Amino acid sequence: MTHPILETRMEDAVAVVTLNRSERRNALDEHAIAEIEHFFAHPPAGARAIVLAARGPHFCAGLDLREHHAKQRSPAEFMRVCQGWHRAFDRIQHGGIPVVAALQGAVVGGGLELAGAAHIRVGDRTTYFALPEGQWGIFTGGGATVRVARLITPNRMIELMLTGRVMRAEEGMQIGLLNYLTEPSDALAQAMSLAHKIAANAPLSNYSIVAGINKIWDMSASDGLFTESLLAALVQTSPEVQVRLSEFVEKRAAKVAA
Ligand code: 1HE
Repeated sequence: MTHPILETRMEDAVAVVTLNRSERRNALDEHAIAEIEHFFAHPPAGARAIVLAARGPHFCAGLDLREHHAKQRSPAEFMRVCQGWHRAFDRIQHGGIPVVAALQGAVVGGGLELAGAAHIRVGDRTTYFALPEGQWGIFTGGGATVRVARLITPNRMIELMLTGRVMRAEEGMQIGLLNYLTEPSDALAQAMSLAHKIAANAPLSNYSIVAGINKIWDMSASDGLFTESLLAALVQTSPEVQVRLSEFVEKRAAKVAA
């Protein structure tokens, strides 16, 4: 790939993937989207959780507006671009490995679509969200109408898009867009600590949690219950359960205590 913007490393069973284009505020051009798709389609061997982070003061400024301006894409070309974003972000959401996003500064437009594909969002107090597409005469195209609308409700998304206003981290926390709020610069450490804890879960449980719950949300209640029973039949009877539950039975396991 010609313009690698992703930096990747492993820390035990946690893969850390970092957007490294802060001179453009981590704006996503076609290469970046292709790299994201490739990384999440082929996660490093042994990765049991992934942290998605970004260098610089801003997580991600969304669609590369300079590239879009320069390319003067046709409707068919931009539809293909959007479908590339959808493929890449579907890999994140449905890939079966839990993804924790560490956010700071601007998480706007396509940046919010990217963060919205993660399973847990940790933001520091500098984090803010916006969907400023209306200002440029464009629309979302990276999956926000599905993922962001679900996370914050369609009503809030419509209001954010119509007004172009900024939603600060505290409000993001209040409405459940952020799962954790940290002091400035602490989001990555918090995300890493969560990811290490998540990586200790049984991989099949994690797979069902991140792929199953979102997929079942797309189904009718009756299909969802049926699918849940199938997933549970597979997960609850896996060999790892015997090992883990013997710790409970033999009173060696940590209790679920407040
Ligand atoms: C960019 C981009 C970009 C910055 N594409 N180059 N997204 C937006 O509407 C966000 C537009 N960007 C901003 O509002 C600001 O840049 C930020 C608030 C993110 C950051 O501000 P700041 O003062 O820290 O940086 P800057 O000086 O504005 O930007 C630094 C450089 O990054 C500058 O280039 P330079 O050559 O002058 O140094 C900017 O041009 C460049 N840059 N953002 C390209 N987005 C699938 S559809 C998705 C729809 C969308 O995502 S719409 C886009 C929403």
